[in-house]
Amino acid sequence: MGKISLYGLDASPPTRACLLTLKALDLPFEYVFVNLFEKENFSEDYSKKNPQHTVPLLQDDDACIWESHAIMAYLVDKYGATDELYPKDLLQRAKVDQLMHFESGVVFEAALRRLTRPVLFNGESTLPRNQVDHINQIYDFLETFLDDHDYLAGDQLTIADFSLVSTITSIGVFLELDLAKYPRIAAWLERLKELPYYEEANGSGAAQYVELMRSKNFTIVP
Ligand SMILES: N[C@@H](CCC(=O)N[C@@H](CS)C(=O)NCC(=O)O)C(=O)O
Repeated sequence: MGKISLYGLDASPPTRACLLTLKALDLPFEYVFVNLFEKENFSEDYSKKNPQHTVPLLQDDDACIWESHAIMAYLVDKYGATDELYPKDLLQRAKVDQLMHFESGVVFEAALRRLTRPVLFNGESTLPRNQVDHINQIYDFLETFLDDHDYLAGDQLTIADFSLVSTITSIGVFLELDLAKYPRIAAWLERLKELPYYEEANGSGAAQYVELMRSKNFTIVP
């Protein structure tokens, strides 16, 4: 096995999704902090590794992979003792992929990043109510997806859970998740919190993200 390095920071949801995967697989890795506020993701060295400048980035020996969903899938395919976290069965895999595309396009890009970026990087102090209200639909979808099974893609934990828990535990800073209204999401979150590596890989970083956003004192306007 080569040397694995994960570049990122705890406040970043997709970095945390990869941390959850590395911990679940019990893989030894080096964690390299990338300070986005100091634009370290635009340094010459980092730009060579990831010309898109995003975190997370995985380096496995000389190979560089970015995009958390691709990283998680690669790690399980290459290093997983079983395929449980990313099933090889075509239909089961399609289900996991579908949820990860949902996370990427609908949750992360269209909601979380759209609300985070103006406040964190462009000095905005107000956010439009209609963009924030879009999060209600995400919560509704998730409650429906969880239907009558314990995890998002079925009865077993997969990387789709890691992907979505990273954003769902962050997005509440804009619109709090009403646990009474969404009992299946609440139970799913409790299940994930029971993982022995959850707090280190996602819990503390999600709290950091929430604290960081709150420190910016943004307001939501009609
Ligand atoms: N869909 C990507 C999102 C990556 C992303 O946008 N990461 C943010 C931090 S959470 C970032 O690198 N922002 C800095 C930039 O885009 O320049 C993934 O899952 O890896």
